[in-house]
Amino acid sequence: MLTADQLEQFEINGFLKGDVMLNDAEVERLREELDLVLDGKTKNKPVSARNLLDDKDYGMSMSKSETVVQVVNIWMASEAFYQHACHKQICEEIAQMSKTDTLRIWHDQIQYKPPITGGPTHWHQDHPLWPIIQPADLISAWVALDDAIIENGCMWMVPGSHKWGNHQKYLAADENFMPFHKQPDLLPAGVNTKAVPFEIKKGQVGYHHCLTWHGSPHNRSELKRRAIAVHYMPGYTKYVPSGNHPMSKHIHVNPGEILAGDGFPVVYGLQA
Ligand SMILES: O=C(O)CCC(=O)C(=O)O
Repeated sequence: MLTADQLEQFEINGFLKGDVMLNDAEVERLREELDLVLDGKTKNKPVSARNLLDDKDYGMSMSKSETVVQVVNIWMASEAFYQHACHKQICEEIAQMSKTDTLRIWHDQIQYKPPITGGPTHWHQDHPLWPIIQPADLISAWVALDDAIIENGCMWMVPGSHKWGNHQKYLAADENFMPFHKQPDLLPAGVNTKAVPFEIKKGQVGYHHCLTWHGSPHNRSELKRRAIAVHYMPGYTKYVPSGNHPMSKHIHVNPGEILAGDGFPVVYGLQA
């Protein structure tokens, strides 16, 4: 469980480093499962597996160019990743921060930046990229499957940015991959948009709010940078479509209804 001080830190910053949740054997198990999924060797498949940077389906084979391998909903392809999404302490802590009694998986995603050719994940806020769910109360648990450090492209965060609203279309990066707002007069007066590195140890969890500005630069190191992020929605989250999203095809409720169903399992709460 998180302490009152940790909860306050999350409330102020919009992100928080948590405990090491997975031991070496557990991380190794997930790495092996990831390999099986990327090699197309699992019976069930994820929702997508692609290079985020060329926007094509990845077809389960490794590209040689600059790459961020993104796998969405690996939990559907791998029982081990499903069990990971149900991790008791992580779910309890997300519920604490969300102040909710029920959590569902919105979706998960692997982001793997291979050595040398690992590309950037551009500055963004999560919720504006999810234009089919409301409200913007989701929290993600990002667990490192390799030490994520500055050298191999760890995430960077902008403290307090989760309180500034939707600025997605104005976010860009400067030449040092620091965040750059294209129309800063739209920001609340006096805010500081300086980013800080969010280094996470292998097996450790880092939490972030779905409006926090974040991004991760290239991986030019010899080290892999693999991670599993699970995006959790409070039980009251509704399907409110105003755009497209890869999860749309798994939705079988009507607009305005709670987003529930087989594609969005309850992982915390009375119904779990
Ligand atoms: O893994 C990364 O570098 C980015 C992940 C991310 O944007 C997220 O989990 O919301």
